[in-house]
Amino acid sequence: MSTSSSSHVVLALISFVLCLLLSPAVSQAAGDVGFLPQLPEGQTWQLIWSDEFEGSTVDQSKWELLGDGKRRDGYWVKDDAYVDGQGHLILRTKKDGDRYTCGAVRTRGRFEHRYGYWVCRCKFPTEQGHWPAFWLHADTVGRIGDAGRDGTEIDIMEKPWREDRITQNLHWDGYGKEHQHVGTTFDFPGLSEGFHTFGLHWTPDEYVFYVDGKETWRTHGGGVSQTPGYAKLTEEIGNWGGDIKKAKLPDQFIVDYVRVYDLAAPAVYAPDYKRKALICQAANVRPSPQQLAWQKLEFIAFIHYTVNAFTDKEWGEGTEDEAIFNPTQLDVRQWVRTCKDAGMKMVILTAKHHDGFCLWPSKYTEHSVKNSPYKNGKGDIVGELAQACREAGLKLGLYVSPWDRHEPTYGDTKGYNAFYKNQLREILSNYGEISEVWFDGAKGPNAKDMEYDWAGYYAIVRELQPNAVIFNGPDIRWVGNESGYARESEWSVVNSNGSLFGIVNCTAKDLGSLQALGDGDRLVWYPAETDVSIRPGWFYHAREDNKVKSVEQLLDIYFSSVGYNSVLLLNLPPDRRGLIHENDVQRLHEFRKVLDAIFDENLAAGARATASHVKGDNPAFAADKITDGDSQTYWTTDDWTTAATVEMDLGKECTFNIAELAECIALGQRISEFSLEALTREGWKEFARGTTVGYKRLFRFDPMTGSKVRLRIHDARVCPTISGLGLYFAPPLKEILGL
Ligand code: FUL
Repeated sequence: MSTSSSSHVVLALISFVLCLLLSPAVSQAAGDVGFLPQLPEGQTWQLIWSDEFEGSTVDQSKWELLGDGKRRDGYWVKDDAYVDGQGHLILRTKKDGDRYTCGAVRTRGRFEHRYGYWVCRCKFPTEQGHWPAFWLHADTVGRIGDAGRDGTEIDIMEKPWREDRITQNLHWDGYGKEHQHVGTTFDFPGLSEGFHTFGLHWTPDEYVFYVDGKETWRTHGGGVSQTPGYAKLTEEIGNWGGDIKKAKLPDQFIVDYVRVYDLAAPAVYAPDYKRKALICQAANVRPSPQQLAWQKLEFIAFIHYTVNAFTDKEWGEGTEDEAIFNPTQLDVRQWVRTCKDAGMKMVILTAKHHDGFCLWPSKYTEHSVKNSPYKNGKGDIVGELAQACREAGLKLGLYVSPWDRHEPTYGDTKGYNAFYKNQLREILSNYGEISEVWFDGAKGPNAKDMEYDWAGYYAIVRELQPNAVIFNGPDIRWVGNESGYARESEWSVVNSNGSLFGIVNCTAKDLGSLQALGDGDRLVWYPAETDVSIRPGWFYHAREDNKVKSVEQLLDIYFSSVGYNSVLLLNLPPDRRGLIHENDVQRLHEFRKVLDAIFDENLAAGARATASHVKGDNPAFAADKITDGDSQTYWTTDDWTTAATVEMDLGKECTFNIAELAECIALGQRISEFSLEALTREGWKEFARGTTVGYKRLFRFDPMTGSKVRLRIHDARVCPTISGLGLYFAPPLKEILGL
């Protein structure tokens, strides 16, 4: 939002509050307000916004003048919207040289509101080739998946005809392939002469349209928008209105007022409208392209390396002599090979941990590899790793600890922030593409007090690495523990608390249920990353050589992280030699072997699939999109269907003990309860049941034998999407590993 439009919002808010304070509740009987829709006993209307178009100019704290630009067969120009000094807004249509122009205004960013009674009093133009309209619009009309609840174009009046006829319409789900519409057109004698009022009573459950106080249309088309809209008064030039060449111009659409009323006390609305509004908002939060690309990495590596490997510590003091950092066989290619062979898609390196020792020769400190024996001070581990990752086709992420126990300026907010930002700029400028920046929130109990400039740090990442995701910032959240387990109900849509760092309480048990989303005001896509070390510590300690996690443990972690809609960030600490220890390499090798054996053959691939519901009976959304092996295509249902069943015919009897489900998260996360059943010789048997799906949901269960599988979606926030289903058979570990 630009500064000028935000000041308009402030002005609009101030005038809104003043209105509330100054205007007494308007009784329905009051003669000077014209018609107001009937309300139940005890309820009254209150004027909350209006423009009577007094004065000599259009009040731009209320209206944005549209123009100058091509619109249909003419041009919208600002000069064609003006007030006449007698309390009217004029939208003029004229010929200007060889082009036709007209006026249009809207309250976008100045006044946006949902529900209430919106009314306009106006007099129509008389010539053909153009037409007037009074309508409400929202920037969210293009959203699909929650029918019109997430934004609807509401046309209260459009009159392209010279006769006494108007049309009232609703449009939602954008203006492309998914566009939906309902409307009515009717004659209303006397309409073309004099002034008339056109009103809409919008409640959470219904729209009621009025002309001169008479109800003309009642609908809940699109399910009724729960999303604030802005008013528009427009002239349009086009054939729908006839032939503009035959019009005697200029012509005028004259508006006497626009008024918006609310209930003096918001009591009569359906009790669950707030819940519905929340669902609609939550279901429409979607990942950024960067978040989506990150989620697809699934399994990534952490490399914790610094002086700690030589001091046997987890947190260095910052006082270590650089001379102790002496890895004599350091081989970044061995790290990258190990990660790649394990199926990891990115490597995140602790370029600087809490001790402040930099693995790159930073020009802002002496505490770095440049003063160590490593390559006689000529080494640059960040650069070497960046090169090795590029060669191997792996992405690179960087951890740069804000808490720095070496840097003397630490504790001086201004001084240290400048230092840290210099380091960030340096490391984000010199090593090519960085895909994740990991901001660690850790700060020891005795750390000096200071304020990190999170906004400044994030701005540097956005500026220098626009494709990177920020961990512990706006893009990715910590899963909440360091043991490798995501939540069984892991929603990627959460309510942020409005702060920059730590925008949610990551350790909360429930972050995503409707209850946890609260008022739904600040919903964000904020997926979880699960960081865990292959050993007890984050750094290498020889005493832990026999404490490398077992394949069973790693598998359990995999199913509870990747399999719970999270990305697994597994830490591998290089040892004093500078190599990932043989035990870790061996364990990863075994782990990969097991994963490959499990996911070797999807028994549901290509299965014939039929669904109880398919959106618009459109083959593009049919059930076979689940089994076509294409993660971009998906099965979905009509907007209002949130429970449905898909049956897959495996073609023969199959035995499986692993299942995988994937939701098309590019469209948001929707499913909240589902189960899986197999048709066995004894009939249908349930073998899995869960809440959320998200990017990926994995299940392990006792072997099941069946010829058909049924997916039942019991509940979803809006119509469910499923882009994939897998059924696998995992042989016993001992068999896979040849033990
Ligand atoms: C924590 C740090 O204090 C640990 O040393 C480690 O780096 C872990 C990933 O994050 O906050």
